[in-house]
Amino acid sequence: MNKDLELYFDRKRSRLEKALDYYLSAENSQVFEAMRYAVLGSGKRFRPLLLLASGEHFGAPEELLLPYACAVEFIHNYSLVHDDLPSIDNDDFRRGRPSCHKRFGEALALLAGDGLLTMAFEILAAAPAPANDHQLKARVSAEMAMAAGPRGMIAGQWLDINFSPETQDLAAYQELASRKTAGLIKVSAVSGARLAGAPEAAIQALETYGLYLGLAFQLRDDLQDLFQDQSAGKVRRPNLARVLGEATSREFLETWLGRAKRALEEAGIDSDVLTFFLKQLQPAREGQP
Ligand code: GRG
Repeated sequence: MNKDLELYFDRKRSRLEKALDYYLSAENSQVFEAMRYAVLGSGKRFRPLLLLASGEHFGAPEELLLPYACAVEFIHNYSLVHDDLPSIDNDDFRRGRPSCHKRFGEALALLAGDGLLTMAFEILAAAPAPANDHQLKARVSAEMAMAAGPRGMIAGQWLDINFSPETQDLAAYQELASRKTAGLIKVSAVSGARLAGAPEAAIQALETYGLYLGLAFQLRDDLQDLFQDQSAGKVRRPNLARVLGEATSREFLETWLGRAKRALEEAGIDSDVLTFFLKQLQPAREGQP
């Protein structure tokens, strides 16, 4: 990564951490303690960084975008807390330390996840409307709700839970990944630009970019799973890379990242940051995660 980008990400991450910490300091209670544990620390902040990059590319100020970026990160972190629960993925570790329910118990982790999800919409409700355009703000909030909700991530998670590992149906995998993972990534890419008042053609391009970036993100994760030992007792998740095999997975990754790149190019969106995210997902050499 070049020095300018490194500085850019350092600056944005530090702004995000401060803003997240601010929202998570609203009260001193055990529920907030569990929420803070789940969010603060070591997340990559990929989705909020994406929202900031797309918004700032089209001229929106950081102060306008930050609450929306934090709301997306809250939704993402809620999904991780609930995903780790024994009744879903039964994961003991998250981000290199005990998962929220391992640290606080199942009941409090469940409630901390609920708290993060509801608070995301509290943050959105209190967020400034761009140029006082409350309709636009409502649209962005509704799109985030849909990406997270029962037609989006929740539906994807249910597909995931019910997926048979023997399934070879590629379209079904794509449907699952679009809803479970790519939806929130896509809405992050689109929301920033919407809040900045970007033209419709750019929004459409970012929808395509976000979808393929999100699909590539999930496939890269699946590919990395192929290189990791499956720990005992862990739920065996649907994994597209396992179905396609390593070589074909790499081809899919290239194709999807290529589509995302082309969408940006065709719309004339020349953003080092948005392009950097694609490069980050570029498949490594054969035999490596
Ligand atoms: C429980 C409703 C509900 C949904 C959960 C996204 C999700 C749906 C579960 C996560 C399962 C998983 C490990 C998917 C792989 C891709 C992914 C979303 C990884 C985690 O996101 P990162 O890498 O995490 O952005 P950090 O820790 O950096 O925030």
